[in-house]
Amino acid sequence: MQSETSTERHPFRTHDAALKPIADRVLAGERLSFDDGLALYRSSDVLAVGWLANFVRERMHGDVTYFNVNRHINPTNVCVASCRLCAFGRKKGDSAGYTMALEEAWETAASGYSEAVTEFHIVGGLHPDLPFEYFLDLVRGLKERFPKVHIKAFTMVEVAFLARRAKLTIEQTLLRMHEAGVDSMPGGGAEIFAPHVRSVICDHKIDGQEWLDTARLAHRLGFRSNATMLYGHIESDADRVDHILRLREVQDETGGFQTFIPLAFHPANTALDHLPVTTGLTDIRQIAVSRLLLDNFAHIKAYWQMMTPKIAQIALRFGADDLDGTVIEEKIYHDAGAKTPQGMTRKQLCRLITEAGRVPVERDTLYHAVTRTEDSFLIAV
Ligand code: V47
Repeated sequence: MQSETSTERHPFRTHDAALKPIADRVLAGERLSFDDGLALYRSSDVLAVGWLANFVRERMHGDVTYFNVNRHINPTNVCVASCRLCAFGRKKGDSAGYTMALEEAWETAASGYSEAVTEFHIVGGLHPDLPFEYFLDLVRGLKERFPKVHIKAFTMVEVAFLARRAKLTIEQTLLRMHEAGVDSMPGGGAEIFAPHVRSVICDHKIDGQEWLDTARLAHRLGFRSNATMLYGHIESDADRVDHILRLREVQDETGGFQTFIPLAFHPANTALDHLPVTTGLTDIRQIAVSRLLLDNFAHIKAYWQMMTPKIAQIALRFGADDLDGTVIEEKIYHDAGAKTPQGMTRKQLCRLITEAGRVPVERDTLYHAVTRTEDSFLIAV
């Protein structure tokens, strides 16, 4: 016997009785609880979970799907941490380690794609020797050369590391980053906040509370940031719900998170390579549960580099309203075995979105619509 809840456009139907009260709350615009989160992960009716997430997504954004034209820059892969989740980091002295000279980083910023990027996404290893000034000079140099490009740089983990190295408080570090030209911050390094998971997958990183405190402070100082969650390794459903609700709590306080990006763990070349890769339905369900629990996040991003373009496209009908991005060059997932392309063009992104029955809207980092002319190229001044 199917339970049913009427809506104007379609009836909600499910064979999972546990979803019925959750559906009533979602349709009424009420906040979901920890136990609701568990029920969504455990429901046998993933299509009904997706239906609810899509309902919320359309209530917030209609058919609009955002995408951006960005470039990733990873200035170094040399890292003092030895996180089991990571295939990217290298120890100092390792022949596969690299560190870009500043000129090289600025040249990289302009390479690989002819349309004007609106965002540089900059993250890298926790280098034992590079001084804070290197990173500030990197940002200053980018701002001088590309004054119109938004700089989204340094995860909360990098900020905390740089602060310690420079013997500054987190606040002083963030303020100096802002002066140098950092406009906002990416969402990486959050992984899973629960200490029993963090101690296995990334025991050298700041703990979950420090990540959240750094984000809270960054928001108070006026930065916008993103938030991520790494799933599909040793975490439980309860660890995922806990992670998401802790982000929701900070967002209630600050409103500073722009988008949530669930990241599927890629085990190849990591110390956890015995674990299986996530399946398509796990990825899709994760998008849907994120949309349903994070009622105070405006956006849920499908990162196609991580989920593949095909699954990312399906995610656009399961709760995601945001597709990242042209990227151009990706190292973190490709070192961990990703077979996705390095980058996509605007045209390719628009095709994925349009064929999902959605309306593509190019955005800048702060979600303003971007209008561009045919001949807009990235020009260094
Ligand atoms: O923090 C590292 C993850 C993150 C692996 O803010 C891995 O717009 C899977 O945060 N398998 C970096 N994941 C990427 C990131 C990101 C990506 C796109 C957009 C934004 C944004 C942020 O990648 C790390 C970690 O959680 N990661 N190694 C791995 N083997």
